[in-house]
Amino acid sequence: MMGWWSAISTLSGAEHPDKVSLDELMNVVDQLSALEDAVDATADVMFDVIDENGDDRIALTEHKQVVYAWKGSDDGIEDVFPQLDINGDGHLSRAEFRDLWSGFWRGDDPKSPSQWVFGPY
Ligand SMILES: [Ca+2]
Ligand SMILES: [Ca+2]
Repeated sequence: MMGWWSAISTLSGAEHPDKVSLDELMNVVDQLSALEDAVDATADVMFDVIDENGDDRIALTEHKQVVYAWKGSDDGIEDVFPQLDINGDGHLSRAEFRDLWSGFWRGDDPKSPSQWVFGPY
């Protein structure tokens, strides 16, 4: 719990870390939810960029183009795509991509398929 508490103290800019006021706490909650919104908003923008033909789903070929543009190689994408495609319908839906994207940026689960959004490392 101390880690979480000191993170709140730091984020809230409290001068007395042992006395985080409710106002400061709410301030941090605001910041965190703004961050969540930002990640989701970025996910939608990315999704629209990747979904080149605009059918509201990402195909393997579309995903490969993006990874190639990003990394200069699309090695291994065929292997990881089925793991990104959580419901196994052969495409990434907007909801699937949002989950992957937010997991990728938060990076709090090393076993999450989100880590492979841009291919195996
Ligand atoms: Ca598409
Ligand atoms: Ca899917």
